[in-house]
Amino acid sequence: PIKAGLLYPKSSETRETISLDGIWNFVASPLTDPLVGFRNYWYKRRLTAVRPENKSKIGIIFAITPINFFQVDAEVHFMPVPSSYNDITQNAAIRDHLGIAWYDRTFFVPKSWRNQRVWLRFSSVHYAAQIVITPVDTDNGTTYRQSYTFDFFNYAGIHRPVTLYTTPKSYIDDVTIKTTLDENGYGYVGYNVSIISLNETEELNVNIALLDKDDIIVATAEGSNGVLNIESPRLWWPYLMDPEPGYLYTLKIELVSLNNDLIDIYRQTCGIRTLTWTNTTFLINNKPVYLHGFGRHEDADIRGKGLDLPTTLRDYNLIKWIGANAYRTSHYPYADEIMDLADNLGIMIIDECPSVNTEFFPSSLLNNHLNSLTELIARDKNRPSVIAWSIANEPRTQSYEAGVYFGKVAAHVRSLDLSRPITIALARSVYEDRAGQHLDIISFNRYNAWYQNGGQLDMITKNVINEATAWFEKYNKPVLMSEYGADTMEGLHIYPEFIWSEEFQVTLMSKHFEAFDKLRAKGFFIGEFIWNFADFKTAQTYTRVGGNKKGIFTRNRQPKASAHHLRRRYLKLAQEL
Ligand code: GCB
Repeated sequence: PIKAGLLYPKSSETRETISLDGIWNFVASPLTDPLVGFRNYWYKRRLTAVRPENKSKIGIIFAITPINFFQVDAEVHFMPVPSSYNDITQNAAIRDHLGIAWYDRTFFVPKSWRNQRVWLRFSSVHYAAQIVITPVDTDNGTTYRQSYTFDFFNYAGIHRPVTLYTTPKSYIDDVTIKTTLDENGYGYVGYNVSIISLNETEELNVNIALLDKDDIIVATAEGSNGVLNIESPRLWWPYLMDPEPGYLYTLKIELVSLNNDLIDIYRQTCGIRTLTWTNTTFLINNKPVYLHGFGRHEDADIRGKGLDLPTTLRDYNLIKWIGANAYRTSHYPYADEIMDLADNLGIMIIDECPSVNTEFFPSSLLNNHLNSLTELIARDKNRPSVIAWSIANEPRTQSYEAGVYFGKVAAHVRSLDLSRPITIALARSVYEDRAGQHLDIISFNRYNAWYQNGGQLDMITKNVINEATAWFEKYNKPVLMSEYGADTMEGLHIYPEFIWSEEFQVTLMSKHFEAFDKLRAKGFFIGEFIWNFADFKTAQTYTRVGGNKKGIFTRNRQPKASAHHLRRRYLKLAQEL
């Protein structure tokens, strides 16, 4: 579990950052001996090799797993960071690699950093997971294979930026921001700053300023916690609900000494908005909101789950083009850079922790689950785009144990953040579910005319209406359809509609739209998320042709016929907002 704040590394008058992204060396440890690198002290040999250069003592910081690849009995590859390593080489053993992988690069720490704290941040390194490893007999003897129940490729590598950065010895470790409005339209920005100081006797002050988009100071305060009042604030509105959606202020936090010398400075963006919900409605700034968007994945050709800014921007441009206002970060937290853009563009996020298809509920899992939520909330608590926490996807919620388990998970989230509703993308039948009682919003995934009654387009509308209504009647909470869809091979045309064709996907959507409109008229239905934004890679199986093809866009981010169909609906929905 984390012990410190998770503020994103940013340069400022008192902080410096150096990106360590680029080409690293890479070795996949042999499956037959995954621990060889530890046993043979690869990293020590590397240190010996570089030490002569290390004249200033802080000339080199030793990276997490430095390794002298030139003495390693395994193939060394150049590997981009950030990226998944799986699809970079021509080697299927690396694509399917199981075990430890070693990354290495050398870097220098400027001498001028001597009196600073120096931090090394890996924004995301995959993978550790609940994975079943089974010995299998192959043409080349017995070997090990991973199998997993989640429906996305188990990419691994250094997936997000690596940053070397400084903070002063006494520094701003964290800040929590909460915003509210009153009946007169006044805005309130509550803040709570935590400071780590070099020694406890040191006396420090905190100066706060809130700046608008034009860098004009609109409020100031002193002290490590307090509330700023803003007479007529610009509110953070979702995309399409305001001419300038995603309006962000900046909270400038200065840590100063008693005689006002600047010690540290950090700038945290925030949006002024409220979230409220009733048993039928979800509201932003006291206005009911209908969510329409997608489930997504961090997935792209070649780079896998590696953060890729061209793909990220292309995706947001498609989201705007299609008129969506929300998505769920299925099935794990997304990169900070992706979330920052959601804040800026006014795209609403259902923020999901990495918990997929859980079947058993031992206490060891509960601990991991609570920790991952603690970390997710610590990282994303100040984001106006985050409008709900999704604490799991499709857990098996029919047992008594599952009910108790999710009661504990939900209570934990509420102990950390009461300002956002909690949901789960449920998939068991409404009659057997035992988790919904602990949630604020009922989300459900259902594949009518696909996994159930495959091909039966005349068995969608009534089923969706009946199921959503049954969820509402059971729990008396707002209901959202968090997944529906059909695999579709781009360019496959069959009419009358036949599964896997573009025509089938389009008509399947129309049948759902009909249900959604009828449900909306009933008053408790708050949103629709099609599965999926784009095609994505999965494990190899006969149900997946090069991956999951339920995308509205291809993996290359080009529209299928369904994208144009969805766009007509989403733009129409947007007009009602
Ligand atoms: C689901 C899962 C999602 C899968 C999808 C499918 O219910 O939540 O991870 O990709 O179905 O296409 O099977």
